[in-house]
Amino acid sequence: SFQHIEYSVEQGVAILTLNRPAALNSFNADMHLEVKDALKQARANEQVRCLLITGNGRGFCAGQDLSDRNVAADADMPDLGASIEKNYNPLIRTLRSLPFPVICAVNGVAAGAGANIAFACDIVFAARSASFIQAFCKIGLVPDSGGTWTLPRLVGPARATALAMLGDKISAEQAEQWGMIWRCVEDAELLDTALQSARHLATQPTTGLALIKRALQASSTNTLDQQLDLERDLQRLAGRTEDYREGVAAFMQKRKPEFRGH
Ligand code: T3D
Repeated sequence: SFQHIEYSVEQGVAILTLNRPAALNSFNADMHLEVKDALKQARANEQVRCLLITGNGRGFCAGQDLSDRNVAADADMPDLGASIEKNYNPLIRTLRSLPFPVICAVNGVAAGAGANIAFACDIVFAARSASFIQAFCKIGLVPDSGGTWTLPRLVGPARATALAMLGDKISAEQAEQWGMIWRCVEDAELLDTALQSARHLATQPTTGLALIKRALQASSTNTLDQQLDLERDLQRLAGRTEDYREGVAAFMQKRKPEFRGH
């Protein structure tokens, strides 16, 4: 039923594949609507315990579809703030708040918002031939989709500033070395590797993983004292899950745990 993406659920994993390969999976308004719809379905589906995002073709995502922007001299300038408010910000907020892990498999070039959408995911794999570009500066824009927040945290202020201002293309290997992503893998192995991790995560204590996600995100603004308090509160919640009970019981009985996600 989708035109610009593919969406499926199997073995507890929702797979969202950006599918406008001729435009390197850049976002037009319709693709935004479809991604929104798919993420809503994933959140509502109790079977889903992990989300995998990837792209078809030689690119992962080239950010905003620039052919959708009328910048002719006689045209009214588009309100990019409205575009961010309506589409990109809700997308990043959703990815960050989904109560299960989000894995990104970056299959090719990730430019502009495409790069920062990847960095908003919890665990990022990239194909060796993939690359990352903060392309915004080249057309007079500012990194969006959380880039000015995630980049300094991922690579520190010196590298974040140069990446944002120079717009250099960073290879997947370099991105791994700098800690921008979890792992760079051979092209042919990307999808299998990412799927394997996603399927593994979908068998794990999902509520516990969601609490880990919350704790790590909160750490970027909390003091140690606040974070210690938060860990206490989240551990209290984690300790009330069936999966915690199962985890300890399985350990003591020297058997493999069977987690149900709550
Ligand atoms: O507007 C708002 O709502 C504000 C929000 C902004 C968010 C943003 O993401 S702004 C940044 C937008 N993205 C870019 O500036 C990146 C533009 N693309 C590129 O710089 C290059 O395409 C790449 C570096 C990503 C890849 O280069 P290359 O040489 O491998 O491929 P290519 O030949 O440039 O692209 C292949 C095709 O995809 C080509 O179409 P064609 O000639 O084969 O018909 C190209 O036009 C198209 N394409 C690539 N990126 C975009 C795009 N078409 C529309 N929009 C794109 N962003």
